[in-house]
Amino acid sequence: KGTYGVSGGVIEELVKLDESVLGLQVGDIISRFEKKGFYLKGMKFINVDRPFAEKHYEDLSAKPFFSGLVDYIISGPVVAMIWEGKNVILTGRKIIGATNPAESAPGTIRGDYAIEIGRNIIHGSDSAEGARKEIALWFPDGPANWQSSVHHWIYE
Ligand code: RTP
Repeated sequence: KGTYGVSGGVIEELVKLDESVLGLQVGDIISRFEKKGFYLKGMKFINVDRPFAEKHYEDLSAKPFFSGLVDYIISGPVVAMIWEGKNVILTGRKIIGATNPAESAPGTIRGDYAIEIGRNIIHGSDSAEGARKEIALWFPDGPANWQSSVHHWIYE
């Protein structure tokens, strides 16, 4: 299969957890993707600097909240993950919940763990193209090289 992007209906998504969730329930958040059946292809715990954060959010550079968003993401470590699975971007964003935690449903990550839009604790790629760019930025060496052994229990 291709390195990233759509392949046989399987796509990869970059998900990052912001520092506010560390010390709270980072394992719970990871387990929501695992329980669904998505496949963890890469994970690391890192501090990013301002140029890196500005690159990650470059599409938002004209927004009034851009500098606050960058300040937030560089204020502590981030858990960056690559998840693979059928419809993982769309389904992943449902697991994450609406951007504004005031509108995200209980049971979603933001609905359960966040109150303010500028502290919504998690980001997920919004397209296969976006995921490809973000994975290249966050994981320049690519995803981990391993295969899930439970694939046939999840996919028909
Ligand atoms: P994300 O990319 O992080 O998953 O979020 P999103 O698509 O749901 O939202 P987007 O519009 O791309 O915004 C990216 C992040 O910027 C922060 N934000 N703050 N203060 C504000 O009005 C505001 N609006 C957006 C949020 O952290 C949002 O996730």
